[in-house]
Amino acid sequence: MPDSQRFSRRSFCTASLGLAASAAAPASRPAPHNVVFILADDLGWADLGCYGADLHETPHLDAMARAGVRFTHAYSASPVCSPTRASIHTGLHPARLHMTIWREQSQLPPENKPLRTPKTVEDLPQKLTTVAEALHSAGQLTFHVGKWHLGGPDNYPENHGFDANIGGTHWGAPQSYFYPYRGNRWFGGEPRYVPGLYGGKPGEFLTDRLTSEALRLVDTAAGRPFFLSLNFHNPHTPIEGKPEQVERYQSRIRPGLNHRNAAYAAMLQTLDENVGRVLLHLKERKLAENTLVVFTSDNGGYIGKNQGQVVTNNTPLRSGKGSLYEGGVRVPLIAMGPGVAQGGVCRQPVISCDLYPTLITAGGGRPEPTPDALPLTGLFRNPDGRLEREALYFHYPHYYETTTPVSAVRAGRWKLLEYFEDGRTELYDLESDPGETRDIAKENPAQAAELLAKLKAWRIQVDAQVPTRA
Ligand SMILES: [Ca+2]
Repeated sequence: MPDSQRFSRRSFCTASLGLAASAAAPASRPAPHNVVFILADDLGWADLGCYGADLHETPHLDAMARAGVRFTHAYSASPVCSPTRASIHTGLHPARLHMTIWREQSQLPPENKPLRTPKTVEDLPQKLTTVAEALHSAGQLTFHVGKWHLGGPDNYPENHGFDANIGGTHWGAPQSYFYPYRGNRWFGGEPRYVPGLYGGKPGEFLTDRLTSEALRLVDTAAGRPFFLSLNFHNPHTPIEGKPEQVERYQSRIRPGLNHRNAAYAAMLQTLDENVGRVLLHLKERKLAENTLVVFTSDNGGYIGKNQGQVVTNNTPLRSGKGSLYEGGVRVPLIAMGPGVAQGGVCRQPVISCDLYPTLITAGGGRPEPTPDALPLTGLFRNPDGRLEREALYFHYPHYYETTTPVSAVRAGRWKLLEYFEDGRTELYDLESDPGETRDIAKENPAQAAELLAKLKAWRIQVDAQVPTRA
């Protein structure tokens, strides 16, 4: 299929199973609101106080959950950065977009592995209408601040519907969280950097600075409706905290804690404080009542080492970033604002693609139909409600520290993973075994066969790229 066809939304949708009709714009259109979308990077499901963290302190996010709705079974569409981001901006599954690995690796499959993994799409396709484009068309000012990681210079945020872009580049991480956020280490031809943040001073921390820039943009809106997409790099590596906070958490580490990285805990404190700054600013500017705020992460917590220390631990979930076990793809998701119940906990499985129609609808725009997304508006209002969706699918045909190439399907309480190297399948009952400790595929052959058939059919429908024998 030529690229021009591949990336027309119409061709994606007509090839789908007819889910598009149910995913189209809702019949009654709520009044438009400002929309603030805050994305953390590599934040694990169990990293926040309100999700059971034991060392980390996140009072502002915990308060946000009490004031709004906290999702217990929200999934990133991918276990790594760029693909999940693409799913949020377009409402399409990374497997369908052929964006299944982070940008730097998209054209560089490893050569020393048992399977040859696919080359994938590097840049967010121009032909798709993004959240920012839909909201811009609806009359909103659109602000991107922080990490982008979805394309080279021709595909930076300003070319995907954003009126302003501060800090968004092809880079997935800063060289350092301390000003000037760059170093002298070279990555593929240039040192990592974060542009647009001039005039800082030594000691200034990136997460604080991004929030300051975001709040300045909110003030420039001066009453006009706006969409702010605030993408913190925090807590992605390099794991660097403010020294006084690192010291504070270091003194609290005790045997038996799940979380044992003081620098990571310090980063999370800074992340949390900055979410608090955003919420306070909205309140002070009398914008809170008319602003939907959504907070989430782009993949599960990173369980490898950085600066010699294990970064985080997603217990009670299994594994972490890169893996399709729950620790790799289940993430925090919290919403608050107009149309969101107070103090609700939603246990429905939802996926990052769902944010596409959700954010656009909240801002008064018209989401394009997508076969992969359902608006969460109803669950915001009634967290005990249901989404009419049979299954969620995941596809990571690549290698990572935590995995070999794999696909997965979750339907109700059941989850099946299929590993491409040896074709083995694993079946888990997430209700009785949320930690995926006991593979019950052999005891439930009919269930496993049914889910495997579903997963294979889905891969064909979305034209998923699969690895081949090397
Ligand atoms: Ca990430």
